[in-house]
Amino acid sequence: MIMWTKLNPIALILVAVLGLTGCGGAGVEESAGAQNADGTIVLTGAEMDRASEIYFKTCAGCHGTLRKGATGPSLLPEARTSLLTTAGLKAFITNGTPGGMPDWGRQGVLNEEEIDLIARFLQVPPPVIPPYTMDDMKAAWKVYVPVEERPTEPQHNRNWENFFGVVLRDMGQVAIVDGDTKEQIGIVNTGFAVHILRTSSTGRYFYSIGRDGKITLIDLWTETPTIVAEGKASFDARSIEVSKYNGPKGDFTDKYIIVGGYTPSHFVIFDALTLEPLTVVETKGKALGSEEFVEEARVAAIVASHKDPLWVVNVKETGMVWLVDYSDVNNLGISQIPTARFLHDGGWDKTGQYFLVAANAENKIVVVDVDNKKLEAIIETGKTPHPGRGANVVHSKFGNLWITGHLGENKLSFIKTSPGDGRWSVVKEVVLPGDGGGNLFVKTHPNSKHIWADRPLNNNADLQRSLFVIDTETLEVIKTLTVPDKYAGRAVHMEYNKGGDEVWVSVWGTKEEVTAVLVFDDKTLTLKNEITGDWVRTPTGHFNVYNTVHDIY
Ligand code: DHE
Repeated sequence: MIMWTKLNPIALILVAVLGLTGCGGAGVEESAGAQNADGTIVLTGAEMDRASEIYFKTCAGCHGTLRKGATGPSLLPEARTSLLTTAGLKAFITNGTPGGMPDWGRQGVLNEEEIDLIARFLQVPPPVIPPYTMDDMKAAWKVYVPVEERPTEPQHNRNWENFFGVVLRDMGQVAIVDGDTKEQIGIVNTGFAVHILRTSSTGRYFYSIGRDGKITLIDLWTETPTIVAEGKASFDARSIEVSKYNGPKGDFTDKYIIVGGYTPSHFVIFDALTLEPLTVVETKGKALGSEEFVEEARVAAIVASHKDPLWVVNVKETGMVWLVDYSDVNNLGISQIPTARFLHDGGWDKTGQYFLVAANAENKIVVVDVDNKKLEAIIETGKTPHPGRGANVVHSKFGNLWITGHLGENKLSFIKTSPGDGRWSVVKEVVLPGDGGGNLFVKTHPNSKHIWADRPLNNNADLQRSLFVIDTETLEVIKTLTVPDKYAGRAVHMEYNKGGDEVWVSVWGTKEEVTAVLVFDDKTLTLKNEITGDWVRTPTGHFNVYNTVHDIY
């Protein structure tokens, strides 16, 4: 469990704002929490502080900071929480649901007292989101090593294009591991709950984005990996991407980065080498197909085109895909494409022309033709698709296929992406051994004959620790592998090495336990290396430099 020793900045602000907005009057008292004689729920000021902190950390990602719902349903009193009552809410929080709600109580992430607190918090009105301005971003910006003082060539002889950045989520760290030797060559302190890493377009830098919106720029050319700059885009963020285009319209390699904010809902463009904030654009707007104006319109996945100076920015609650032309950063060209609501994660097809993204609460995959700036297709796949970036294989009969798994049911869906009969439809479904969904990621590599799938959010403890290998030609599950007993935790996220003959998997435990990053031989499907040591705690996503630069998955 992540325990905050201090309140997260947003929790502090939400608490302050609660006081200011008078929400407290409805449900917050100075002392003696629980329930009024008339049955209304009341929380003390201290309980409200603590509940805001817990809610932000464990619930806001899926249900929204304003609790209006997204991947998970609305948690507003008028929508359902009053009807569910404290007892019903406690049951959900403790046991989770087969649809993908984690079993926070059974996992031990929340104790009984915390579950009771959150169940009551969900029955009082939600807080208001404060602004996070350009001035705030400028105040948070730090350059530790100016660009002119950075090395112009690698200061080591390592094969840095095969480095892996491993997120040590609850440690607030990122470890850099040499993919050839499997040595850990540096640990950098990135801060609260890093979510993902992306590389610069040259691969020389890693960017990390924290759940607190903090960006860390890590130089891989120094003798040991070094933090050269830091910035902050919002109180809460999940995505970061670099400008990758180099062609007739200009050379934008490593010129800009973009960060997608969950709270506030905006995206911010920074200088890619210094992290100076340059431009901020709000994403709130009308929800697709309705008159509802959505204040919380969070930015989910962002990818960079290699063919145009464009980012594909997915706005979750409105269901709009924004194509952001960054060739003039002071005058961004933005096309908004209406697609489906609750956009979450996705990746490129094999050709790099089409972007496929899950509208997860609508059980759909949306296909955007980025070259022609239009919606190409919307495909019904299954309950709560969760592709990560998906996986691309070339099949002898079907042609190019892009794959997604599902959180809410036991199914991998194979979507045909190449022209011809059946294009943009599910041409094959694969059911994994054992009941239930809980799949988070799928991965393959052009040099591999395999697709790998994990299942960390399944309710069954054995399936959480299993990995499933599918043959790219027969499309059958050919092997199930499990995490060795000595490591407690779930198997999560796969990443190939540069050569495409190894698959790296994190064993996601708690902060108290040393676990491992496991390296499997992709030919023999056997465990090859166990990267472990006192520093390996709560590894989650891990990213290979070369594959991230070139969008290989
Ligand atoms: Fe993620 C990708 C959001 C929980 C690990 N996750 C993404 C993306 C989004 C997202 C929008 C796409 C980013 C992109 O490509 O630009 N994730 C969210 C949430 O809102 C959610 C559901 C809840 C939350 O509060 O954050 C959530 N994510 C998790 C986890 O619990 C995971 C397993 C571990 C962790 O970090 O806490 C997790 N998410 C990842 C990883 C990726 C990711 C490893 C990138 C996959 C890749 O291969 O690119």
